[in-house]
Amino acid sequence: MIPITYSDEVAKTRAAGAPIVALESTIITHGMPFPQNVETARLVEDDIRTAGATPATIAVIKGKLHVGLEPDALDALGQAQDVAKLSRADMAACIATGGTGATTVAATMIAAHLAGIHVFATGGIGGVHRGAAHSFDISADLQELALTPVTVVGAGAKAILDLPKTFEVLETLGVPVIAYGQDWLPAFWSARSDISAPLRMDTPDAIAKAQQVRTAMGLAGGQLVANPIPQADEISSAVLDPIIEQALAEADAQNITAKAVTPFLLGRIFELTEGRSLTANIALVRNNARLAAQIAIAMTK
Ligand code: PSU
Ligand code: MN
Repeated sequence: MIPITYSDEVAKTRAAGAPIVALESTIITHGMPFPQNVETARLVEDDIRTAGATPATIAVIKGKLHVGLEPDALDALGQAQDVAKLSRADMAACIATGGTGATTVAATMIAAHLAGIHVFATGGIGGVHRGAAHSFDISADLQELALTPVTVVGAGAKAILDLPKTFEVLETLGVPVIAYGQDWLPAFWSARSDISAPLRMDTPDAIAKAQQVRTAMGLAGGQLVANPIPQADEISSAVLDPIIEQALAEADAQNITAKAVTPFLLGRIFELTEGRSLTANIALVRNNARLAAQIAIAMTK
């Protein structure tokens, strides 16, 4: 096993067998602008502590896999330029070559599992991009959910994606998609899409138990908990849809491809909504962190 560098807080929590929630770092380096990225990362960590669990933000720094970042490391990462965006394909190479990289959903799941952490909170997972029939752009996050036993709490998949195709692929891969407290899947910035939820659960205990049964059955993989953004914070799809269309058209015209697509779209939508998309994104991540903490607590019972 590779060595893992734990923060003091995470090391103590592990020793006590107390609940931990993993957090990704790509949302900090590629998903939000500075300084809101660092402010949000701190708020989210505090939300998890307030809810009674310990946050473990994950990143690769100078070739070391960190599970839990000390405050100065989090600050530095939030302002660093040229940080790699790591997924399953390139995380090991980054560690091997002494590089620095932020972990996406897929890479964070891998690291969380190595550290014995079962629950992870993010904004929204990657998925099948619109136009995937042409580009073949399907996030590695989807197959990771099929492989690695971590419960991921997100506001569904990001609404820049082709949501129906994303959920079709998750079904094909055998990934449980659980809407929290409603019969419809959320659509990231909006509390609901028009896609009905494959599964619905109303308590953190039920979600924790479902992951444990899955593992006990010898089924590989995790589950996606699709947690709707609080209604007070949502942006309606009537407002957002034309903006997403415009951002997608610009990405196409500028030939943005591969790993650059998601950061480009999030950045343009931030500009086109005059910051509203970021306010909503922050609200939904914090909401996901609070639910993830409750699930982590339920899993240790
Ligand atoms: N959630 C957010 N903002 C983000 C992400 C998630 O609210 O920026 C990141 C995650 O790290 C996710 C990545 O894994 O976007 C998806 O990237 P791609 O589409 O290139 O797989
Ligand atoms: Mn992609």
